[in-house]
Amino acid sequence: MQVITINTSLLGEQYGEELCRHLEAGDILMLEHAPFAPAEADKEFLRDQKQSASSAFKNIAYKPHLNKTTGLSADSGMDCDAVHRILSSYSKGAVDYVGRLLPRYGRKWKLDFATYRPVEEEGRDLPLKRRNDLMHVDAFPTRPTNGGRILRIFTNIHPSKPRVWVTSDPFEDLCRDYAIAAGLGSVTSAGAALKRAVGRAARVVGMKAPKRTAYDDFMQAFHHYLKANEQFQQTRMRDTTPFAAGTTWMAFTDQIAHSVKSGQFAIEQTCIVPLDAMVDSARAPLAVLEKLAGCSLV
Ligand SMILES: O=C(O)CCC(=O)C(=O)O
Ligand SMILES: [Fe+2]
Repeated sequence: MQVITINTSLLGEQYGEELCRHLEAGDILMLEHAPFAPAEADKEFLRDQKQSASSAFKNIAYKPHLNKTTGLSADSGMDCDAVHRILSSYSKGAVDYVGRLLPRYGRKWKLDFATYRPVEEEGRDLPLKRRNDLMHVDAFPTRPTNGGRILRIFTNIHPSKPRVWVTSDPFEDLCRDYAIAAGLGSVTSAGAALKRAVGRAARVVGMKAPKRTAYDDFMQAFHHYLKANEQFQQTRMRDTTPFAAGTTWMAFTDQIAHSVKSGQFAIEQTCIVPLDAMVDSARAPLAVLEKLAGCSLV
């Protein structure tokens, strides 16, 4: 895994292709001063807000399609309108700028949520499946991508502390070593297919059940499996990357097994990039897994 510093003076279709190739190879792109990062006063304001103590929410999330922010608690004295304004403006700025930086993705992606992460990550007490200090690939339980890619753009808004990520080996290597144990064989079984058919039937009668594929079932299982596998966690740490205060970085987090070891105060925008926007879709997790499984997973 390489961390590539973006040269903003090269913005254009050709440079965009080069950066997309890096992302698809499992590299991380970094921007020292993203023009869409919040102004200093807004960063400071965000850091002063206290998250809901009830902690039903892991993060505070801005949902672009609803223009709504969830996870806020007015009872803690949080200025909900201001948090919403800052997050929505980060979201719009990131989508606009990165959309111009990576035009082949920006033309086709679907916007997912933007989040604010105000809690210190080191020593955070969360149930295993929700822990982010354990290396994992991302898969959202309620928002299956059907093979689409999870591109996430993060900005560290801490005044001085880095946000430290630890990443693992290339996706192909992890699949070779763990995909079968994680259940690649069983997501294509008759039982698993039947469960997905029930979801399809629910949609037909108008119930809200997002379309799931064998790919989504596997990625969810892989996410859980990697977090729970102590041997993997202990022996497959490869790179430690401290993202300095103020920096922005982006990666395909469905491909890079990653964890956050420490850091506080970050904001993030997620975009779902369809496979037909890839420079080389044969490198995507779906293609890697289908090759290994010997059958279609969508
Ligand atoms: O907050 C971070 O730096 C990364 C957390 C993470 O891995 C996740 O939200 O899936
Ligand atoms: Fe993650």
